[in-house]
Amino acid sequence: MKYRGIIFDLDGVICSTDHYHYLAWKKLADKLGIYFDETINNRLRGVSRMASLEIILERCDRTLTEEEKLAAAEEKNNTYRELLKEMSEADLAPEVKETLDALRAGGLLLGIGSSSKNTKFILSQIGLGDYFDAISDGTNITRSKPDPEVFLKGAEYLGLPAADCLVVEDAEAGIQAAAAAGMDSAGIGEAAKSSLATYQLTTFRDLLKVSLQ
Ligand code: B16
Ligand code: MG
Repeated sequence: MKYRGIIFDLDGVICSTDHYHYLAWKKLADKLGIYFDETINNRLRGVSRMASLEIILERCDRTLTEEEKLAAAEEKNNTYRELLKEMSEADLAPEVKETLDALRAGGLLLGIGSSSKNTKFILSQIGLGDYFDAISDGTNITRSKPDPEVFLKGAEYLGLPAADCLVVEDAEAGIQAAAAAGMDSAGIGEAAKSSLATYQLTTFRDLLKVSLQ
């Protein structure tokens, strides 16, 4: 087989939390009197919480202190986590679970490579709390995608060389991070348009074709 492991991005790949992020950032932006819409929200895909805040603050007419920024990010995260409580196993698409099971049955190790500090909470909400062989997320990195750190740590936690891992991503920043890590990547959703992606997936199930060869 071409790969020994697959490292999955979480938000936008395993499940969809984009709308919850949008609602939480929108509430904060409205409170601060800053314009925010779905197009700006799209720029936040795969980007860390503090870097996301900086993008939102581009339209703010005053400069926030570091303390105010930390408080704003915490406020957004509290709103977001309240919304995440609504998630359940019903938010895991059958196609995603069936494909993951088939990849594992085919002998591949499965890991997570997410910028989110809420990764473990989200995985437990959708019934995948103990599912993955390794988790690399926002709690163990110092640099956000497009830096390769999250995927390099993911490969290390899986016990595999980077070149033996395939990354699955929905964000251009994540595809760039995979390339910087020396890993092949499969783009899905927005990232399926990326010319840097090794494979362009139409559906999650297409992963079976590219990784069980
Ligand atoms: P948190 P991913 C990313 O997750 C999201 O795409 C991005 O929108 C978010 O800002 C980031 O996680 C940090 O999330 O605030 O929960 O730590 O796509 O890398 O799985
Ligand atoms: Mg993502």
